[in-house]
Amino acid sequence: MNSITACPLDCYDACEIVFDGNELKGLKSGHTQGFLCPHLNHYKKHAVIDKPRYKGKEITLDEALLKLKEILRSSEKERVLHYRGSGNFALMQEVTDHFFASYGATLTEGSLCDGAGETGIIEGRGSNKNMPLHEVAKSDVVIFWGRNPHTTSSHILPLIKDKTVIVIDPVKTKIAKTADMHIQLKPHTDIFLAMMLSRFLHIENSCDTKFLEKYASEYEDYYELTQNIRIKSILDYIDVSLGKIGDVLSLLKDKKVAIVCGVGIQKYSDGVDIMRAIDAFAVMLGLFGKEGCGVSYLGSSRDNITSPFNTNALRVSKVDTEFSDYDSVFIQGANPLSQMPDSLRVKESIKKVKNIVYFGLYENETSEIADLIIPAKSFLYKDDIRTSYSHNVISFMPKVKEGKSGISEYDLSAYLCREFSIGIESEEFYIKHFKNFSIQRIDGSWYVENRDEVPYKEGFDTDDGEFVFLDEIDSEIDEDKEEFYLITCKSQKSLNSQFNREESVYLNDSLGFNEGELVTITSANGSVELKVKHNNDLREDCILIYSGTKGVNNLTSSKHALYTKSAIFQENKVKINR
Ligand SMILES: Nc1nc2c(c(=O)[nH]1)N[C@H]1C(S)=C(S)[C@@H](COP(=O)(O)OP(=O)(O)OC[C@H]3O[C@@H](n4cnc5c(=O)[nH]c(N)nc54)[C@H](O)[C@@H]3O)O[C@H]1N2
Ligand SMILES: Nc1nc2c(c(=O)[nH]1)N[C@H]1C(S)=C(S)[C@@H](COP(=O)(O)OP(=O)(O)OC[C@H]3O[C@@H](n4cnc5c(=O)[nH]c(N)nc54)[C@H](O)[C@@H]3O)O[C@H]1N2
Ligand SMILES: [Mo]
Repeated sequence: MNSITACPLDCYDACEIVFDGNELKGLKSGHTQGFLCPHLNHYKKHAVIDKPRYKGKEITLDEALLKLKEILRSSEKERVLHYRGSGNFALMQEVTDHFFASYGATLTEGSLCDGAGETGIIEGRGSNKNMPLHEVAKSDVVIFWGRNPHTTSSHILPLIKDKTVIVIDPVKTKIAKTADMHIQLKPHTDIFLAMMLSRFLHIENSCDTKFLEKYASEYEDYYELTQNIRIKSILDYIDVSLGKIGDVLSLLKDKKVAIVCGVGIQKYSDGVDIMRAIDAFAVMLGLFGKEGCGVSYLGSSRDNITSPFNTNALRVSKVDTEFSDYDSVFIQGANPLSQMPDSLRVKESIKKVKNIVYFGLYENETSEIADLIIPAKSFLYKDDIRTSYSHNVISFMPKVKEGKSGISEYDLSAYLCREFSIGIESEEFYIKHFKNFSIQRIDGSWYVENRDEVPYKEGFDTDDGEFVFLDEIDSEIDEDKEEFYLITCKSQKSLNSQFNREESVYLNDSLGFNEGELVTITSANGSVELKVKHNNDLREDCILIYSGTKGVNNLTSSKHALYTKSAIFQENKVKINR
């Protein structure tokens, strides 16, 4: 018999799945459109951790739970850290927060992902209400700005078949190759491009002044700010011609436009301002509060859903976490030794922790150094429910299979709560709590209740309902021509460090390195040795090392973006040595 569930992965699409007891298939109706990505198509092939281990020795699950209890008892409560990643994006992952927060442990805050962009959006609009996938489907023109849909969100592709497509990306991605226009700008220069577009829109008298007078009346001041930019030198610097600026504006004229942004634009110290400048361009075009128009980024998948858990705790940043401040660290759904920035710092700091507990599905750098390993259950073997950061569908994820190995997040939390006399409701109670935020539409799908499909119809969520423009920028021009920009984006083969991980550095062949040659890539923070693969879709001033490649984060800095606790994976420039 077929059962229906949903993919748990940290991804825009949040697909719905038909499981026939053996194969996973994409649900035909709704946003999944009958197909799944390579990760889900080959899901079974990836060997999961089967047995718990302590100090390298296999133990039973009961022994592992006892050990966990002992570890917690042996540390002071404040010296216990709960570090949770996004390996599984479903809502019941958070039940462990309930135990650790109630227990008095430290939790994390901040973002390795979209945090800088989100802060930029909130500063301008007062909230982060996303343009959902279904609205993008109604637009005439789609601008993919630092987003790689063939790799990271392929379910948008069938919806944009007949639209005008513009791509703004330093890499000639698959979508860039078939787009009506590709702007292959220099990395880390989007703020200048966005401000230049706003400036010329104003010069051409093409701003939506009726909208601006009502909802963004400071636009003349913003136009003045854009005038501080020297046109010729900045266009040369960002590597975009004046003609292209004009061409973009003419493609947008009197059209329904969706600006679909990805995390690629904001992996920098000034990521907050970059997003805000892109949002400002959308405001100048009057794209808010109208059907088929807007900015689609990573919305909050928890928007309009309150947590049933106690999550009130002391928190430290998950970007530059000082692990050595803790006696015991409980790591769930994360591979910090690979995915946090500045891996050499992370290794040094985590080495000093007495007890490292890893609660996950797969072996990786973090399971390798953990003292206690507790296998999780995959999504097929536990009850859950999920939402997405790019659409408003809520999907139920009932257990579709019985499995003997591993333990669910709920069962682990219930055990700990019982042992430490902390209150916890039943699993059904929590799932029902989440289900109560859903409402069924005529198409049969369930949606999160009270989320606007077209947000900001009545103005923005700022104090006076008006958009707040940038009034200064911190962004600098980078004069250095010796070092290369590091692009570290998502790979088709892996989901960050899950599944098939990449092992190469990609370079334009004009740089003179041979395919297969071993090179050392070095930054201010560290270095990594990798084999070269050629890729002439890259600019000559860039190198690409995909997320999940072992050692890539030796190169990255654990500094926060300005104004927010978000990681900046592309801030450091790098050198290549033979
Ligand atoms: N297959 C696959 N899918 C995934 C993931 C995965 O690992 N693998 N990860 C999931 C997660 S956690 C996330 S957050 C999303 C992210 O998905 P996306 O938002 O698509 O993010 P990235 O792939 O990091 O970067 C997108 C694009 O930004 C470009 N870029 C890099 N630097 C710049 C720049 O300075 N300016 C501009 N304009 N563009 C730039 C890159 O070349 C890349 O094509 O994907 C999710 N989906
Ligand atoms: N260089 C570079 N670094 C990056 C990025 C980049 O683009 N470039 N991207 C950043 C971004 S956007 C993100 S979101 C982060 C992601 O970083 P992480 O959240 O650390 O993600 P993963 O590497 O995918 O590791 C997820 C882990 O979750 C575990 N897991 C999977 N399902 C379950 C489950 O049901 N229960 C439990 N308990 N565990 C489970 C798996 O064992 C896996 O090891 O990485 C960031 N780091
Ligand atoms: Mo992410």
